[in-house]
Amino acid sequence: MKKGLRMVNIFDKLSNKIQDWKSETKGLLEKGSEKVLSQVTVGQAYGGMRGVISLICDTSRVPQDQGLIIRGMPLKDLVNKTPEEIYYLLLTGELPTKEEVEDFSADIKKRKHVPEYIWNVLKAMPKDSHPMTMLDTAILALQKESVFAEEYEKGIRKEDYWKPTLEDSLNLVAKIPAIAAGIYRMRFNKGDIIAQDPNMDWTGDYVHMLGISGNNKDFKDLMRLYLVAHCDHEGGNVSALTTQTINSALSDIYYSLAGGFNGLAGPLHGLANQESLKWILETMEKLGGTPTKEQLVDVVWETLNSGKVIPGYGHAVLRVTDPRFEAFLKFGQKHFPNDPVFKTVDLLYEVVPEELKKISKIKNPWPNVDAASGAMLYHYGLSEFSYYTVVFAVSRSLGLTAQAVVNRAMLNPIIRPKSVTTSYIKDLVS
Ligand code: HAX
Repeated sequence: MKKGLRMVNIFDKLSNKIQDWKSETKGLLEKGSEKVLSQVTVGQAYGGMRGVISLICDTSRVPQDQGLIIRGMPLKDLVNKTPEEIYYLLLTGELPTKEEVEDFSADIKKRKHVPEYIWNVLKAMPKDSHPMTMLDTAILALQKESVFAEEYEKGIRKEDYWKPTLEDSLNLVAKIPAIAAGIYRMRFNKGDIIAQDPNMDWTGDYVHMLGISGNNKDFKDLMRLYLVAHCDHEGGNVSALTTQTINSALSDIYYSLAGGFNGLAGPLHGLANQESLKWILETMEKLGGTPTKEQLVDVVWETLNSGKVIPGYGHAVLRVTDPRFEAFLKFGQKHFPNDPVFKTVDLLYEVVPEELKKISKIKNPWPNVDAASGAMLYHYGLSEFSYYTVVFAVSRSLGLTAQAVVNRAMLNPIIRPKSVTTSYIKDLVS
């Protein structure tokens, strides 16, 4: 399935929803467009716009005392769902029926072929390229497949922009597991790329193509949880805001997602899972195995005193333990409670928050998802840290593309806040 628009269930389903969403928003704007959402202080302007409410994102929200809620449903109630069900939920606001998810999964399966030129582009890259650079390069190289770009060129009606955006999103999401698995095998000399299995679902095929041996059933369960847990995190984080800003310029989903993923590749965002496991393993190596709590307290202060952050702890929005961390902790406690790395993750959870609480400037001493996610992959033999953000990105492609489809459907305008100069602030302050 390459170019050309096609009506399938998800398109029909969304068509109806979009009519309702639009009239609801129109009513809200007529009634309350002058209502104030938040005021911006000088501190916030200099402080990364923290806490400034100025975006609408309906796919998920992250209350600071609860963590991820996808379309009104807390993550803890969704941990047994498949990524296909979650993608449907993100896009439409409803969990699919059995028939709907079967149709939706079948549609995704039809779109998963990766063109040969993508492998050639990846093969031509330097052997020591970061896996995230490879993923972004592959996504950008795929841009020539964009149905939106083609339809826009022809002159599509504004009201229909969302349809080719959804078409592009489904095509890209369907291909991402194969691209990500291919990158893993190429970048870490794992042998030939493993061919897709046309009958396997999104998670199953990804696990199959990674080709990691071991207890496959449990690894697949972990990956399903992983791909659900990382799918979306409202609209203001670096990768979401970047993706939606690019998308708002009517750049297609390939440009938008690659841009967002460049942000995900940063150590304060998606790369933190790599940093976190690296830090844990270095600690274990230095101390010769699973450390004691007393030893961990010393390591935490050594890290802080050397000017570094404790990776996997803190959050720009959350003020409680991240429910995604809790979901992984539960999985580890069930499947491998005696794994020494997992035990260290568990111990750190007892130690780090108490120490970070002693530093008043840190607003959230609790673990975020990245404090556990790397250790989970490591247990099953996925031990190449620099690949971890790619797994995160595979999952986040669901939320970011769903946000883009919704934004197009709602005809949201180009994102364009206003900046001021330091001398403007000087005048204001004096
Ligand atoms: N270790 C040490 N210091 C920390 C800290 C941590 N884990 N978390 C916050 N701080 C520090 C900040 O660096 C900041 O110090 P300065 O004022 O000297 O710059 C101060 O405490 C206030 O920060 P904050 O308001 O509590 O948090 P921010 O919103 O500024 O930052 C971060 C949020 C996630 C970037 C931060 O907590 C951090 O760097 N954590 C470690 C890295 C990490 O785990 N990132 C992943 C976050 C989840 C995610 O997006 N995944 O993709």
